[in-house]
Amino acid sequence: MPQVAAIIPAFNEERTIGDVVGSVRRCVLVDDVIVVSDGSQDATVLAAQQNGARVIELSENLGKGGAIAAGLGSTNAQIILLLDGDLVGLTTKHVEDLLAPVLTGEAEISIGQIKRDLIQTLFPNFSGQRALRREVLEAIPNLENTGFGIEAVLSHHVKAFRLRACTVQLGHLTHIPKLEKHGFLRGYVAKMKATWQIAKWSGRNGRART
Ligand SMILES: Nc1nc2c(ncn2[C@@H]2O[C@H](COP(=O)(O)OP(=O)(O)OP(=O)(O)O)[C@@H](O)[C@H]2O)c(=O)[nH]1
Ligand SMILES: [Mg+2]
Repeated sequence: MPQVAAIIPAFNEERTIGDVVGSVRRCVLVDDVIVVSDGSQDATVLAAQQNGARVIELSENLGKGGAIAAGLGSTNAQIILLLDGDLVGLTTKHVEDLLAPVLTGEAEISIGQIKRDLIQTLFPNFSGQRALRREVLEAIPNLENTGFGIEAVLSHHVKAFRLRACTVQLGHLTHIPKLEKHGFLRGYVAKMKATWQIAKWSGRNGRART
């Protein structure tokens, strides 16, 4: 069996990270659970450690893409599972379902679809829940700079290189939206910032615009 590492970027996710890590750790297919926190000011790191994750703490905030790049650099696993740290209702079955098509070789990347909110309905492929071969991530130039644009860049990469991709329905899995996490004003600003990063990287393969 190829080695599997889960990389979970988490920025101030103390409410949910413990349960997310616990569910992934219970899946026998996963060898290493890596939580990457870059400047969380709450108990994210402690909760992740207490539930058995290997935690990478970065002193500088590198954004979502930067956190994933740091996680990738810390493992040799051939299969990478990407999960958000703010999931609610993640089960071991969700993890198995995401990994199965990549482990069997049926797909190079699987994209998990969580319970749909407006964003999920409009952009079903912009999901933080994926399993993929590590070469797919390694082939992305500037992965560390993509921030919230990482999913847009990955979607572009899948199309451009005609990778075998499949979607996996993840039942009742949901997450805590930014407005609920941060309150209206801070949440709205964070949402605008994320939308800007997604727009900036949409239709791009990770290279700087010329
Ligand atoms: N380490 C790290 N993780 C981050 C950073 N920004 C976002 N994340 C994590 O990436 C995951 C997705 O971020 P969210 O803010 O939930 O974004 P989203 O679910 O795509 O968008 P919303 O629907 O607006 O909530 C979560 O686990 C975040 O904690 C960051 O700067 N550093
Ligand atoms: Mg979220």
